[in-house]
Amino acid sequence: MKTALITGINGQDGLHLTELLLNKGYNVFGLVNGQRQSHGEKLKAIFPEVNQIRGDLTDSTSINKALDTAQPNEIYNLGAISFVGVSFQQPEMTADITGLGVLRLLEAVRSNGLEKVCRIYQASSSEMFGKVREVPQNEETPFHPRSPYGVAKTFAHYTCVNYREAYEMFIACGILFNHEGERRGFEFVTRKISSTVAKIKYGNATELRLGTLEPKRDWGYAGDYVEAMHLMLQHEHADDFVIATGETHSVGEFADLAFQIAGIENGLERYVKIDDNLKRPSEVDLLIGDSSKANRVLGWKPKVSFEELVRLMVEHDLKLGKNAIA
Ligand code: GDR
Repeated sequence: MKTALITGINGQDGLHLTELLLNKGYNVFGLVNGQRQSHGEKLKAIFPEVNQIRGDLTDSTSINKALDTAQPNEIYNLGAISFVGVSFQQPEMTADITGLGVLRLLEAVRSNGLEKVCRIYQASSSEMFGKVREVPQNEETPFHPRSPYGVAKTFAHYTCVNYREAYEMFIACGILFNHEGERRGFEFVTRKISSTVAKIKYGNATELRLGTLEPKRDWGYAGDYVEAMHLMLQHEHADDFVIATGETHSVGEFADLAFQIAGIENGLERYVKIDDNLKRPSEVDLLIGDSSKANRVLGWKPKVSFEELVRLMVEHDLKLGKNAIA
């Protein structure tokens, strides 16, 4: 039986990945942060078989203890400040957790003598491409991050490449483009849209406030993307892989389709309000990924289309009912 340690296990990807690994018969450990006991309660309710370890990517002592306890064959580093908007307000904390946290984790792997036996997945991000140098973006495209989050992820990415080269560690970096779904946090634009559209449908909201409708993203389904993470660690060599759908759609298109799926006519015109306070100081205008390497080498391809993704999210939030949505 293989053992996996997941950081960021309470996030969208952590939950999807836990489900995948448990179905494959893994023994799963999760690093759970926060001071309150309640931080692990939701996870316990969904996956009681997960071994929770208290710890944080800012705290080397707890990372060391987690590695010593779990003795993992695979580590999935999904822990991060993952909301780009917040990274502008708390850049130092973002650098500490999203950037330096990776360095702490890799050093802890080495000091526990696990560097030759443990395979590591790092959640790199399409936000590293930022102000894109080419279209579509692939593994060779230069980075130009546009937020403290993107900068921290780029530091983390190059740290992984360096440790792979310097110490011959098996560290695979998945450069994942946006991936969404029914477990997405409400602060991200897709879930904000699907949940607010559901509220409008039930008469519980009168407007959908957004910073801008223009940015374009390559949106896939999180359930498909965690499969790619697992495949990367089963491959012969550690490498970098772009994971994307190869299609791009604007925030406005996402919202328009969400209103249509909910049966609300002219939703964009009737309900969307542009709020400058929600704009970012520097924006990523266009992302579209080329995941042909992942397809060729890992046999991975996305299964859920853009339209299916929007439908899945809106129908999920409509089902949650008018009182259940935050
Ligand atoms: P992103 O996701 O920054 O691409 O990063 P997000 O959903 O936050 O933003 C997508 C785009 O929508 C615009 N936008 C708004 N965004 C939010 N959250 N709220 C709004 O009201 C709003 N109005 C417009 C944003 O400006 C942006 O252009 C996600 C995260 O999951 C990262 O952790 C991950 O690395 C990347 O995807 C790949």
